[in-house]
Amino acid sequence: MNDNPFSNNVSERKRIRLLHTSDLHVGTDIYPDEAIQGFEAMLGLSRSAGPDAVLIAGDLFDHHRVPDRTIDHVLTGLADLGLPVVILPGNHDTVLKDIIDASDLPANISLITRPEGESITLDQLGLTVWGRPVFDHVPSFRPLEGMPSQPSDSWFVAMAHGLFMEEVDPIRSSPITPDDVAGATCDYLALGHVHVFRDVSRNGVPAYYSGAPSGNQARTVAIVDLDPASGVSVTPLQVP
Ligand SMILES: [Mn+2]
Repeated sequence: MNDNPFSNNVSERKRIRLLHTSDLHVGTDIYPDEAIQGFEAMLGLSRSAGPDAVLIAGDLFDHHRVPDRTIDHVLTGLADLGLPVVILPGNHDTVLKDIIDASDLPANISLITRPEGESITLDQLGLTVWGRPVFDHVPSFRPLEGMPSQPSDSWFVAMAHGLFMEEVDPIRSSPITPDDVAGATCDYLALGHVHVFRDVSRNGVPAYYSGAPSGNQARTVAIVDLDPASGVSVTPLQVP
């Protein structure tokens, strides 16, 4: 609680809506046409569902052999949304980590690049987005490690690409534990890596996998409403 009557930090927050997606795997050899259709469907939902920003929580691309024309197609589609787009590289995103130059991206696209984690501030929305890219998909990599404390004057959303496990399996990579989620300082934790919509919230920290918009399981994105009065609510949207 902030009892200072001259501080309006928290009250400056406004109601915003995010579209949270992950695991599009554009360029996959297993379901190439469907992956690009899933991407296009996500763009369509980003137009129809009225989000203020789009968050991509890893594995936008599948591998480093994705053709340049496909990369251009994806970046043009995201640019044409005309909304802020924040992208966290996942374990498959060698295109984002090794090929794309973050400084050459369209102005509305922010790519998180710093291995130790990085915050993107969207002043117009009163939103800060933090994430730590997956450079080494190994058991010792902890996707939530280094999350900074909550900025006092904005919504704070963290993105993480990894595997939520009730108990850590020492051979599984990029683990996320219940304690990691419970101790997170963010208003919402946007997860990727698991391809199914899933609520893994702990200790009042809303934490969800969005599900993937393509592939052989239920195809979804997540709509996340952040409301200063009613809090955070998350709704899966079926991908047509
Ligand atoms: Mn992944």
